[in-house]
Amino acid sequence: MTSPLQLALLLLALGFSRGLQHHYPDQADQVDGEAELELVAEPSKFGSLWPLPQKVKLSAVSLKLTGVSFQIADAKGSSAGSGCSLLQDAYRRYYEYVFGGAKRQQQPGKGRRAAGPAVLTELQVWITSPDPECDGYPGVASDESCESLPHSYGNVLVFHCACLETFSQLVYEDEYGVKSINSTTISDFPRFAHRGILLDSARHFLPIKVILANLETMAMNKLNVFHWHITDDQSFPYLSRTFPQLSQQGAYHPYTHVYTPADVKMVVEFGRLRGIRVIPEFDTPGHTQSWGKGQTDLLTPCYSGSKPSGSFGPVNPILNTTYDFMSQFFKEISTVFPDAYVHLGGDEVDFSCWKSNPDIQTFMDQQGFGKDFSKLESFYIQKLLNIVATTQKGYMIWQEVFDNGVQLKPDAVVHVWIGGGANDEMGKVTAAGYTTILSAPWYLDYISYAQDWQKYYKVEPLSFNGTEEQKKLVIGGEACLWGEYVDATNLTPRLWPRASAVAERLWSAADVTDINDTFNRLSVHRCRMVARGIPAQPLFSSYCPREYK
Ligand code: CP6
Repeated sequence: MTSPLQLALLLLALGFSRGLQHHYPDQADQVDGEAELELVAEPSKFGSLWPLPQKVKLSAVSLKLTGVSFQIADAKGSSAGSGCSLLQDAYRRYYEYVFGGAKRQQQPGKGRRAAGPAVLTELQVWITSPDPECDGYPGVASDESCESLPHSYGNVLVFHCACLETFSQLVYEDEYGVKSINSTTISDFPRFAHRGILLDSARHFLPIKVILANLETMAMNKLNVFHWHITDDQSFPYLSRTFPQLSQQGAYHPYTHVYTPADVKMVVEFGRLRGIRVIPEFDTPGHTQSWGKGQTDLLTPCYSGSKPSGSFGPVNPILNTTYDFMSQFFKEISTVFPDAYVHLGGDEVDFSCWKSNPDIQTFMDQQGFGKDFSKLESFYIQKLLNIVATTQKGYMIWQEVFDNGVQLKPDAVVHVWIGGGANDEMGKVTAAGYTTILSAPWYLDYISYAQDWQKYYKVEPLSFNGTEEQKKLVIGGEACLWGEYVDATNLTPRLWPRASAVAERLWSAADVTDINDTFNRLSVHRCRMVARGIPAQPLFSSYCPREYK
């Protein structure tokens, strides 16, 4: 016999707890076992490059590298001098990735016969842009392209960019730990400018260490946007200087489960050094239960008959104090987070509390909204958008805000997340002239048996019906890892390498679809993440030369 409690818990575990008014992202059928069994593990001719560059020309000419004889340095005439600490930092990191953990390094020639092979002694980084972004922040228009110079001279390789990740992926090791690189010509650029990961630090608090480890892994996958879903119903871990009572009352714990201004600075700087933008999401007017604990009168009192029931609903849209609060709050946010965009949420607003409240009903009548509560939602969002626009920031919003007909700034980014119709939605949003990013097929918090990365990989973001002009408005996508069932114990293996599949779809050319070759590259890429200390989960039965310790 199943007790009602057991049944309730079971339904909860199955994800039915969110109720019927909620939408769900695309969850296509499980990848069938047949397709998987066809995958043969053999080396790809593209080695372990991930994501696959736009153009690669391989040669059989191989050069050795040793930790003692090799260095990464600025090319003569590079516009980024030795004062560019962002580059110096990257040189150090990638030297460590290529040679680190290999202190028992072979000396050149040792273990090899005399008249040894050619040796690569230097990687030179040649920056020619007048503004090399040494001190600035990455943005949607940052130049991420990269080229190796085909006539790199003698023992020196020159990259016309700072793509050290690609360089590090070209280096391979034999069974004695001797490192080599084949002379390779690369010309590379991302297909989409916005390639993100959403992490949710409200359902579970995520320690800074975990966030930084994932930024590091994002860089290994050339992902460049960290969408920080920082607050939600369950907790408010952001420590606001202007409204400290928000986290004082709304965090899981006021001291141990908060992000201080110093923590946020650290995340932003760690991202900057890796070309990663940090876009915070402060989701309103729904998903705000935790806000109400530290800010009285912010949320709508729900009624039971003619009396307040004691519970609260979404942000109260009919009070001036609400907008005074939001003005001050987002003014602070605009200075704490340097990115040109903030994400304002606007998803899944539950109307039942608004419906129950007599003051809201009166306001609806006065405004002539009738019984259409999406008009009230739009009224709120419209005022919020106008407030945020005065802070000189652009904004992103979930698709419902667009669906409800809110007047958006031309540079607004509409975030498409609802499945079963995402293609139509992309068509509608772009037909209206807005830029958009896609997440509907990439809800990585949904897990299933076997290789679901293939399903993520096979998504084509431009498969909707629309003109060339419309397709240009798709600036990328994000893989979302919602936090109900995720904390520091399982976040990293759940995210990687499944998010790597999304990373390649958003970076590489549309015709990179050979799932066999992809499996072989991704297997080695996954082992590389493991060798670098990231507990990325396996794709299938296999082993890595350096297992996770
Ligand atoms: N939290 C917030 C969530 C979700 C959304 N917003 C969500 C909804 C449905 C599924 C997964 C996540 N947990 N704030 C929707 C954007 Cl299936």
